[in-house]
Amino acid sequence: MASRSEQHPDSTTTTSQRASAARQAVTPELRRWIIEQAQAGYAAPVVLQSMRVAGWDEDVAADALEVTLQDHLNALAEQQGLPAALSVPEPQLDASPAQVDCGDRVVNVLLAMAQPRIVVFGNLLSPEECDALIAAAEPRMARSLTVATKTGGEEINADRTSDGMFFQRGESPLIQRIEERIARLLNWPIENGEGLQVLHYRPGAEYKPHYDYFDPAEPGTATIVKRGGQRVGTLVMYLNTPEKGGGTTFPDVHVEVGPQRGNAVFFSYDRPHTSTRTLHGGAPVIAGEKWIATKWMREREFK
Ligand code: PD2
Ligand code: ZN
Repeated sequence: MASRSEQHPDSTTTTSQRASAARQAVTPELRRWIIEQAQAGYAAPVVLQSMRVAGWDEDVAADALEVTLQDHLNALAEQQGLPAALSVPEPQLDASPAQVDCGDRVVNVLLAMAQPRIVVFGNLLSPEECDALIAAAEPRMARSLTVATKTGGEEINADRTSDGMFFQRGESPLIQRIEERIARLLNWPIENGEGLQVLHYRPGAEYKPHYDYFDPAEPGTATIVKRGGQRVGTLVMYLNTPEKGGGTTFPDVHVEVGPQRGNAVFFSYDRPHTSTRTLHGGAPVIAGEKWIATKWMREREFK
């Protein structure tokens, strides 16, 4: 791909004209030009550089780019009958940091993928926190239920052969501390999180590939999303390291995350649609056992 986009019309102007361009409102002509550059395959930083060369103030140009391209993508999505895009949790990874300071703990960034949005974190939980979560969950485990989008209730799901339980949000100082850390890590309000779920897989147990959002075509979904809106993100935290198997798989993109105690995989989905490519599953545990804690994040406060 070329490293310089087509000249913006303003690139032939003088210095004083450029200064005034920086104060200029974003015109339909500029919007059209931005979309043409994107359609020609120029990446956003390349287009931004062309605009800076043409005298645009960097912040004004960056805003114009973001708004124009987002509006354009939303219009295309609407034309194709896709649900509207939602805001999603997102870690602050500008300048590609290897670590995120969450206040009480520095978390490592092991992998960041754009589409689907997947981020793998290291050192999110200490070994003691993992053990304490398992110990608190163990006496409360029962065969896992999943949300039944047909009815809006809960049901035993043959695709999920694990045992599980839910903690209440903030139910203990340990849960509260972990939830505050997650909220800072993902820039998402603590109130929008569902209660933490702990799952236990024995050898042979798995969670077949599925989406975590609620399918808008299912009759129970309207009832489910009355409380907090759609799910928009998932954080799966590994509480132990299984002997063999038990990875989290993303079949659409041939990615598998190895479960390692204290690490976590985050993924977000900005619309309840397969185009997010967030199909994922828990691969069968081959030897040993697997413990995870999952935090699902909703659009709004989950009361
Ligand atoms: O156990 C997993 O790796 C897994 C896989 C898919 C967990 C979930 N989904 C989940 O909790 O939603
Ligand atoms: Zn899932």
